[in-house]
Amino acid sequence: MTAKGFFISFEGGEGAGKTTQIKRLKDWLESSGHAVILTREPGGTPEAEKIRDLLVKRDGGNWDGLTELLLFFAARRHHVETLIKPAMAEGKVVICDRFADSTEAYQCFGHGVSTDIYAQIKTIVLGDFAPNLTFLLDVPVNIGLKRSKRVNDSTTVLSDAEVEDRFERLDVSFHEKLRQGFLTIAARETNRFKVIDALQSLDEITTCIENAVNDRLQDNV
Ligand code: Z5A
Repeated sequence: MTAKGFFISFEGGEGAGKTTQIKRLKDWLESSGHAVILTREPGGTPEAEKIRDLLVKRDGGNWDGLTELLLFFAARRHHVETLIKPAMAEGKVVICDRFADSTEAYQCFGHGVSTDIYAQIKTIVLGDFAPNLTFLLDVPVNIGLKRSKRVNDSTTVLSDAEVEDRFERLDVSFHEKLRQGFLTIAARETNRFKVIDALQSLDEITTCIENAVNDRLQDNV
């Protein structure tokens, strides 16, 4: 267990490989003796998972960008206050599949909500709370969408109430804006972000992630 809690987020477009790498990181950290909490956004608590359904399910609703942003932050507040902060207070490593950077990328860069509004609401909800380390898995849009489609195609047939594809169904130009958005955010916050070329093999990416986490955890004691 670390002396202080540590918060790691993973960001990237569709099919970047976040879920795959997060599972590997959890196993590696646990085998080194850390207590780890794996969570995701939107969601992570039963209440926030209810909001997730509204946002990502095919029949979740027709929200404009600002309403989406407010729903993501409502879910995030519950998640941070009732799960992430308490786990960090116990000295755990929290790994989150997406966090606030996804809101800036999807709702601001993708859907055109003003970054000033994003910054104001982020300050109200999170204050200065932020991940200690954020991995951006960067992959060309066409490759990420192909990977993501492969996963969706391999599952059994689901109803519109079950399938989580409200964002995958947006056009390629949306996903291009998203990719540039993530790269812009990462370039602004170089201390927190580590950008990884997600075209590398799974093992090469895992090694980059483990090296970065190792360095940063040593600084965290
Ligand atoms: N959203 C938002 O708009 N605003 C917000 O604030 C937040 C979220 C928090 C939640 O989706 C949606 O909500 C999301 C943004 C929006 N949009 N969508 N869709 P999510 O996070 O639950 O789902 P996702 O991001 O789409 O996950 P994904 O498509 O499953 O991607 P992934 O987790 O990054 O990839 P993966 O499942 O690990 O890998 C996909 C496939 O690629 C799989 O077959 C792997 O074996 C393969 N893969 C992975 N890495 C490699 C490499 N290196 N080489 C070859 N193949 C690979």
